[in-house]
Amino acid sequence: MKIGIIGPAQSGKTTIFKVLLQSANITGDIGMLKFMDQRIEKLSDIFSSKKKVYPETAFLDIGLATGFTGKEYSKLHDIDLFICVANAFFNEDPKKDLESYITDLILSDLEAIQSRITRIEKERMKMKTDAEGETRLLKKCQDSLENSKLLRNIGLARDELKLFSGFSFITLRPIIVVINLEEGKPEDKVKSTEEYCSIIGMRHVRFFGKTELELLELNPEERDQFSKEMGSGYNFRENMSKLICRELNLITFFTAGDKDTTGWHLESGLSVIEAAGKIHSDIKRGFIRAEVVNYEDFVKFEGNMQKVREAGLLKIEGKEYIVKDGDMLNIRFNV
Ligand SMILES: Nc1nc2c(ncn2[C@@H]2O[C@H](COP(=O)(O)OP(=O)(O)OP(=O)(O)O)[C@@H](O)[C@H]2O)c(=O)[nH]1
Ligand SMILES: [Mg+2]
Repeated sequence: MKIGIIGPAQSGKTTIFKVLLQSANITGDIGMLKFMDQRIEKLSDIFSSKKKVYPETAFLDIGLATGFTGKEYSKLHDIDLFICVANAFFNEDPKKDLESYITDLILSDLEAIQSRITRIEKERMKMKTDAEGETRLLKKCQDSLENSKLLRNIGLARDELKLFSGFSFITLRPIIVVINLEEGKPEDKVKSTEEYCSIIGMRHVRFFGKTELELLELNPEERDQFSKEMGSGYNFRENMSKLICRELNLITFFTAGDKDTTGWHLESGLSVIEAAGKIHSDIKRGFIRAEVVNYEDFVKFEGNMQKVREAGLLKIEGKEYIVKDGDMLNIRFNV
């Protein structure tokens, strides 16, 4: 999985990249994004784990600030989710700036669709192909893009999406907008940017770039304290983590013990045998059964497994069991 940051010039892309990677002096444009989760902190406390392991994913500061050329467009083909930064700390009209950037993305997709339609028509004339279904679908997408709709939000069916698997339309993928602002900036500007995001169907969060960057300069304890007081830092990273999971349909399950507490991502709707495979191929191969307790139930009893068991909240599940967000798994296996 890969996540990429895009957005207008000087909007704060590199700033948010640094903040999410918690490193003020990062030089490259690629890193590993850790998904913050309070539940991991809590579990590692309860289990006195020596190590905390967060789910992580490749993260790129793509830095594409203006309209895309074909080559740049194709560079984006393996990005699963975009974070698009909007400048509301300096810009007179952040909504207009963001809108024109998103319009550029829409136009890039439109161009790709149009050239595909043209190619199919040419081939049809040579009697080589009869891609009627695909043409109909492409035209539907063309219409939507011409009406400023993101392809992701036009309700394409699963089999329609399959037809598109060889393409890499940008607006078919989720875009989360980060509104980069400063304390004391006029609220109406931010509001209208947020309204635009809602109308077009993009999730959005507020971000105080400069403050967050300053927090990075502090030592970890001071940073923690400030973050708690201001609701920034960890909270921002955890909120982003949650938003990304929601957009990509991911849940988090946990394994916890004195060695480590680990959070794992899994596509929502998958069964425990797939979860086992995430942990180790041997565990999947030799799967016997899973002991499952959900985090919420576990902390209700303050991590007292005896009480959890007595309350009937520790379940023994077979390989068909569909894993839920927050499940803590202990998998019995034999290889
Ligand atoms: N005052 C203020 N300045 C900010 C904020 N966020 C970023 N900046 C400054 O704005 C400038 C641009 O920020 P970057 O994070 O480099 O923006 P970028 O989008 O990566 O820029 P390009 O890659 O050049 O397109 C830098 O000088 C930042 O320090 C903010 O919230 N407030
Ligand atoms: Mg930059």
